[in-house]
Amino acid sequence: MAADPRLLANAIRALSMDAVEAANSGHPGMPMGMADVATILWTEYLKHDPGDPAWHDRDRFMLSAGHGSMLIYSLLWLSGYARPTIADISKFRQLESPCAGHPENFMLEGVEATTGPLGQGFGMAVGMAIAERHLNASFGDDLVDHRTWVIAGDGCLMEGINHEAAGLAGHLGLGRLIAFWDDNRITIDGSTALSTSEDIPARYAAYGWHVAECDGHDFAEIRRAIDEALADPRPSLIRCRTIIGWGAPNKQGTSATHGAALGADEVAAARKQLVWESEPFEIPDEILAEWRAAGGRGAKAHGDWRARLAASGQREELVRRMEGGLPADSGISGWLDRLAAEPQKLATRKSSELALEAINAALPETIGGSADLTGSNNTKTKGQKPLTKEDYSGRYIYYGIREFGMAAAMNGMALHGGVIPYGGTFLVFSDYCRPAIRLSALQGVRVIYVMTHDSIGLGEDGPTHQPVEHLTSLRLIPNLAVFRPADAVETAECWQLALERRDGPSVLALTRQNLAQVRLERNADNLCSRGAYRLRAAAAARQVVLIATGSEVSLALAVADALEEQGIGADIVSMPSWSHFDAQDAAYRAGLLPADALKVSIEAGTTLGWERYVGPDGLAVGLDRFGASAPGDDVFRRFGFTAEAIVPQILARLKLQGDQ
Ligand SMILES: Cc1ncc(C[n+]2csc(CCOP(=O)(O)OP(=O)(O)O)c2C)c(N)n1
Ligand SMILES: [Mg+2]
Repeated sequence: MAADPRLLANAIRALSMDAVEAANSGHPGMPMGMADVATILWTEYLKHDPGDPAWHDRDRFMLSAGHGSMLIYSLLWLSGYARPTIADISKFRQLESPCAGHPENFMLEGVEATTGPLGQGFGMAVGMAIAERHLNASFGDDLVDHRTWVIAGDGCLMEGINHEAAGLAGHLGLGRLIAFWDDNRITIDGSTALSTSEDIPARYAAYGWHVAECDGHDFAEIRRAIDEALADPRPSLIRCRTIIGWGAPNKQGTSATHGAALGADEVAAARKQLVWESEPFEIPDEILAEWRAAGGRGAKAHGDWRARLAASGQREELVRRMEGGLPADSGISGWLDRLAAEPQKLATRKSSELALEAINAALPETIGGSADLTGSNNTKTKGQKPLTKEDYSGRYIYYGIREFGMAAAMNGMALHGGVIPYGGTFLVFSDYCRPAIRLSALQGVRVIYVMTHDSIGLGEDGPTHQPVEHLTSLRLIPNLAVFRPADAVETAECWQLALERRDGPSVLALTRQNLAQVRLERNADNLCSRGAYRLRAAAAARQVVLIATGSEVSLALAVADALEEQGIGADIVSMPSWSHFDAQDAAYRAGLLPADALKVSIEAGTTLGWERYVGPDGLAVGLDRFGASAPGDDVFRRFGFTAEAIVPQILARLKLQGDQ
């Protein structure tokens, strides 16, 4: 490199100070402290091509310390990406700019993931590194051969998820994962000495990582540490001793630089210290030219890769998988034919497994797994080999008891592309995954959560294991499809919908207990695609509409039978997905839930939200308390999930309405 890397790094420092100053909000300290490391990485090591940010075989760069977003915006612009422009950067943190407060994968190409919730970027990077090795095993070095680089701060390493993610990466021997730890010994509250005294290198060594150290402001040292990491077959942590806010003479090394504008005086002092004489948002031509030249480094490797791809017999398949299109037949149609011919009484977790048998045979891109509940979540199909350190071609991951780590890794896999991850745990432990589920939804990635033991119906394990509020709370997350299928047919249909949701995650809430098949005819259409549909129309004059989900659909059938015996007509609406139903037009929704009928919801969970469908005069049968430890049928009976308990409530409500 011709230019002094310090000058290149100072361009990052200047832009970061200027942008935060203009917004009067943001985090200058981290980009200024890590500018030297990032400059060496981006100008000398990172394999990328600003001309094609989506190049499939590019290295992935993960800014796990997302508050330092000006670091990546600076790197992208300086390297020559089409966006952000300098105008975008000058409007940092404003509505019209893609340079959001924290990096958003959907706002800028080159931002591989949404980061900011500390620790999750690191967790996603582990998933990216898994996806890379897995695809490498199928497509070979010629087509898939890249690294995943991470910048993580003290916070990312302190978060609990770091333990899960690093443990998994060490176990899987993900040698192409290299994480830089911005060891500046500062967090928001002040010195890290206030809150932590662990030996992080020893912790990483214990995980099976390689640990290198460097002075993060000494270019030769940075290169030496990276070279060591590249040479080591294990995942590497590079501890970079840095000074937060490096270059701001009065504030550097203190938490004052972490998350606030430096202020005009300090910016002026920093410019002096850095001998930086340009106006705000102006980068001297020769420095920008050096950056752009470095950005052009990858064009040749990209061109060579394109030539190899063009000549490869696997071209079409790799492109299909990376772009996320499904093959014409996902395998589900044949399985639905069989269910129509031979109805099954199965737990929906088992129905899910059987649907997966068909899906996994038809879709080479699925990668399953479970957080140590494989036999309970029914996530592993017969042909699936485990994905291991010795054999990355496997399509099943034993995540261990690492729910959050699993969910974050699945986000990373989906973001990487080329694979469709699904993973299981108990629905009650969706809480352990929840921050990552939220990021799946925000990022719009296709991750499929297989959440079994979906109600008090799981029985004996009792209230710690019985989800009550979970369906409600998951339905609150925007862009998350929550499916609670009622039988084997609905389970297969919901799997189809989850696979087709390319722009968002899905949760499949599945039972432990057996359920009779309620859908006996082979429908050409996927009835679950409308979120709710009339499973059975009233025989007598309709007075009631029963709306149920999952295991309570069978119960609704029994309730309807009892009502019909008394001459009270009752429709049964199965509603596997609120969000899909809400997306239907008003006529469809009103046709299913007419104003002139008493609407009754039945779901073994909290009732909050059901008033949306049953209306102010309706009845929501649910459970607004914790469950109990006993056989599932006994618990259902105890809490009133029987026709005998529900029918009188409906009769009383009808009488009340009649009296009015
Ligand atoms: C899960 C989570 N908790 C809290 C925060 C708020 N937060 C943002 S940065 C930060 C301090 C992080 O310290 P460090 O990683 O050392 O960053 P540095 O101050 O060195 O830039 C905190 C607590 C967050 N973004 N995510
Ligand atoms: Mg820090």
